[in-house]
Amino acid sequence: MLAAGALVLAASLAPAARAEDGYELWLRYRPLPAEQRERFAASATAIVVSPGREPSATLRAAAAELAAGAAELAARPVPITQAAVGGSVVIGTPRSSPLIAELGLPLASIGSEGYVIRTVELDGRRVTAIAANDDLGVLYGAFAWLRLAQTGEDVANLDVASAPRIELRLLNHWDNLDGSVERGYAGASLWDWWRLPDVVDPRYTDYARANASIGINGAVLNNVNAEAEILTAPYLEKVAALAGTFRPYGIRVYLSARFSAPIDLGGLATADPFDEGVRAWWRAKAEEIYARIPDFGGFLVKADSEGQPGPQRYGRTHADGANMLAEALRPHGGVVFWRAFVYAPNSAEDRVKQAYAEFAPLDGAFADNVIVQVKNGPLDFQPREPFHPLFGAMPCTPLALELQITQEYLGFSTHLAYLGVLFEEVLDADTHAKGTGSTVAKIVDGSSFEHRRSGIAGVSNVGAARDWTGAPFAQANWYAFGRLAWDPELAAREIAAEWLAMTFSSDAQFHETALSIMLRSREAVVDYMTPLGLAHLMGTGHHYGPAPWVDDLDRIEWTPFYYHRADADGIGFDRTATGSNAVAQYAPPVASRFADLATIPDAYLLWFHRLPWDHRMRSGRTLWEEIVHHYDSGVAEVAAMQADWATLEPFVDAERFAKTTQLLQIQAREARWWRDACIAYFQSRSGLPLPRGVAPPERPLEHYMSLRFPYAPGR
Ligand code: BDP
Repeated sequence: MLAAGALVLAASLAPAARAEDGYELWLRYRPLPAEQRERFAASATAIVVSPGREPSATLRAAAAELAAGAAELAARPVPITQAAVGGSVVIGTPRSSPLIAELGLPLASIGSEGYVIRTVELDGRRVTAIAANDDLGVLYGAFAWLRLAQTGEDVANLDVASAPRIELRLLNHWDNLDGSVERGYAGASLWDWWRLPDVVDPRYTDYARANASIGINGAVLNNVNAEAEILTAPYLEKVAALAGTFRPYGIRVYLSARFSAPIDLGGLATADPFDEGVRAWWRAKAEEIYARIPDFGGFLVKADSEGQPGPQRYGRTHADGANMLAEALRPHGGVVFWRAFVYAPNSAEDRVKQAYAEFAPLDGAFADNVIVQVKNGPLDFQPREPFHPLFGAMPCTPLALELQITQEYLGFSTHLAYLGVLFEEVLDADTHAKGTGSTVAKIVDGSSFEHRRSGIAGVSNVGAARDWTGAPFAQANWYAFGRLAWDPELAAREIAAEWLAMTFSSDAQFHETALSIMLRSREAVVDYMTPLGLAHLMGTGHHYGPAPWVDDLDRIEWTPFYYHRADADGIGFDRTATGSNAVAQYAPPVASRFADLATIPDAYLLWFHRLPWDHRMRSGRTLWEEIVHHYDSGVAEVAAMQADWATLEPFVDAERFAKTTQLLQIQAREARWWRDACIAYFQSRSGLPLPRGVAPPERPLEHYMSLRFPYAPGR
């Protein structure tokens, strides 16, 4: 039975195993370098599981992954057995394995998902124990052990304990029922809704494996701009099929719920959360869902936002709406993720202030199975934003952090932009909500305000593309999200380093150069798109390329002009007390740091301040010169990334090397386009000459303004 499981896994890995097309992600398990292989093999002679008992599907998955992975790394067969021999890896929980029970490992403080990996003596033999309180912890431990082996750690001497800091670690798929993906750049949706539940693609299992390997334990399957039909019986059957495939890997499914579903599907006259008929409809719907999917995670809701229905239509608050759904899910253990991404059409209020204004007063009004989900910044996933002021401002409410893994505003899947750096910047930001050190990470993991519940969500970049994300390096952003969701204090650099070793090579020369490319890449994007705190300069609708000149849309806050306000006098959005005073939404130490020109970091300058073009920067340059300088640096950095990548050819397989080379060529061209279009436009506002030695834009402004992209992906 167990051996069969291992075979199935090995078979599913086999076709991809030799073709380096990126399908295997960071689970490549290539033979270790000769000098490490023997030592590793001696510590991986067999995988020992649950003597005398029938293991759960999760334990079987752990054993199969370990056996298949270790066999590849050691380049020799690694059997799954029931008796420990010297050098074996013994896995299980005290309940499932008498051997693990006998070891008496310290499992008290690692919860249900944590694991302990330790080199121990068992009946006179030296073995490695991978132990946990629950089977899922064993699976996480198995992946951790494989990661240690792949990244060249000495697995003969281990003493590791780890437990996730955040309870609910979710991917949010913005996938539509017609197979398209909103802001998805890796082809069609991975979910073949049409042929589910009958056709269950083996990729669903590999998707679950990949997620489990980085500790993700939930997936919202459909777009936040939700179609109500996902809640109908035929679709719930399809959802149940996916849930069944994911279950052994600890991935719970969640659905985005359309607030008007009682009207759309139930034929009710209202979706008012105070209407007893509406409440009964949701209760019945929850029962129907749990009858099919007993471990269903819950709902994600985008309400009263960008045209989506919500409780405000009935004069009710976000809390009223969320609590109604929470009531329906509570008997079954489900959770509501209620999004705080709201801003009113054509409100006179600064858009970036609106979510705080609506949600902060509701602190304490949400049911205990509601988590308010807040984007990392107060605008919308820009290449750089200051952290969202709601973090720290709702002490009585668990807040989930929503990050965007898909690169809607950072060059789609084309540009190499390692987002681990962006995620880290947000998580490390100090809200000062409860004294120094109350970082966003500590708000989100629940420790600052002692919340039992905690959550984090990443808007997925996964699609049907053979390599999952449409680009080799875009995989790193999925990986980094998962690793930071497990431990938000991990360093982006370490995460990139382990990803590179697993995904490409652990060769030292490759490693140093590739790591440097990754670590520089996000700042390069900021520089050639939106330096110095600028934001939202992209093309309307599809968000492809620069369009800072757009100033005439139906909703003014959808125009780039609204954000940069460049004219002959200067540029930037005054969010200090003399302007919108958005800065006052932050805790006093943060607010005063951002409000004061002497202390605000350059990176956020024009987000908070409107300044004359000749404002003197710390560098000694004028603001105008500094802006041009950043655009130039961004373009130069991409050229340097290209040159660095070219030196890595000997270390990378032909297919992924060529693809990355081609993508970098596009990135270089598009970086230049961003730079030229933005400089041409801002120069038309400033009326200033280009600094000496700076190359003029290749084409006149009118050229950039005339470009149209009706078929840009992701819409
Ligand atoms: C924006 C996207 C839009 C999403 C929206 C959201 O452009 O497609 O629907 O956010 O998060 O980033 O709801």
